[in-house]
Amino acid sequence: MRKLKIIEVPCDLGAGTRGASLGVDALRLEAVEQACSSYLETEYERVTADNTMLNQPDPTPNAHYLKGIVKFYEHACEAISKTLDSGKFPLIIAGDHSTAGGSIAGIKKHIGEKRLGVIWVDAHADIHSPYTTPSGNVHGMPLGAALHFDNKEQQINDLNPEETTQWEKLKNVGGKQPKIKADDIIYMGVRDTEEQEDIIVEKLSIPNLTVSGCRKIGIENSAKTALDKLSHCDAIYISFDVDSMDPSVSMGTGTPVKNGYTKDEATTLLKTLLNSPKVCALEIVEINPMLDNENKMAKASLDILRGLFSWN
Ligand code: B3U
Ligand code: MN
Ligand code: MN
Repeated sequence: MRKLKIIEVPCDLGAGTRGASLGVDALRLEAVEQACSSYLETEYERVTADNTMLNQPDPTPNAHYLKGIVKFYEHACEAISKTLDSGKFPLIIAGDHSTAGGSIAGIKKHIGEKRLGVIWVDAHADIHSPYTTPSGNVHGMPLGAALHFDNKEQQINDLNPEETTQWEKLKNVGGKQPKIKADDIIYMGVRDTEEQEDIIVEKLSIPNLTVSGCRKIGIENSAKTALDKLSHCDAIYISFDVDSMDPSVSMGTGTPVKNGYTKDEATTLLKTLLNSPKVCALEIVEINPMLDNENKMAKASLDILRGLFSWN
């Protein structure tokens, strides 16, 4: 395993419920509590999002605070591509899941023409665009941005000029070409989607390895299946939304969905995925300590990280 560099992206602009930006510090605080020196001594860099925008009028209701999201995408893209350029493995600890589009842009900037696979471990499909979103929350759109998909066939919203301009900017962070292909995405644990997403996912034939399906063949085997399906890719990015886990692990996330993975299953899944030398970055998102008690989600996430990287 290459040397880790933690990239923190405490963003709150993309979620409907506030507090995910605090997940970054909740995790660091838990590392202090547990005296987890491996975590605390790992080099890190913080990419800030302007969360104060949340207190101002929002001119982009079909993609809330999109202008601020474009800005931190640019910074995250740079931070992540430079980390990869320096031969390190980015462990991205983010707030809401909107951040993942910036991470993908950064990886793509580093790998150039090479093909990037994505393993999306999440209760949600996050493949909306401002044209299809029912909530206007950008954490439901990072794959749409990375794919450069507008999904206009499923359009339910009319965009204002500012929304159109900023969405184009968001897609183009890190380069004017799509960063990934639909054939190079695997979902794991997705179980809470809207009709528009169902149509898009079915049309694109994106596989979803369900929680029950993974249990049937075994968690390790399901991770191997996911890697197998991306064997044509040169590099693989893993995006781990903590709401892929069951709410019995913790309610400390914006949109918990029942019937998710256990903490041990999530650890085994991610550990098996990380065994592949193609895996070049891991992102953890949507820890929300405002919705938690006793910092349970951060604690569970640190347990998972300790398991993955054999941290003391
Ligand atoms: N698909 C819904 C809900 C959602 C997506 N991601 C999360 N929730 N965490 C939406 O708002 O786009
Ligand atoms: Mn998500
Ligand atoms: Mn989710």
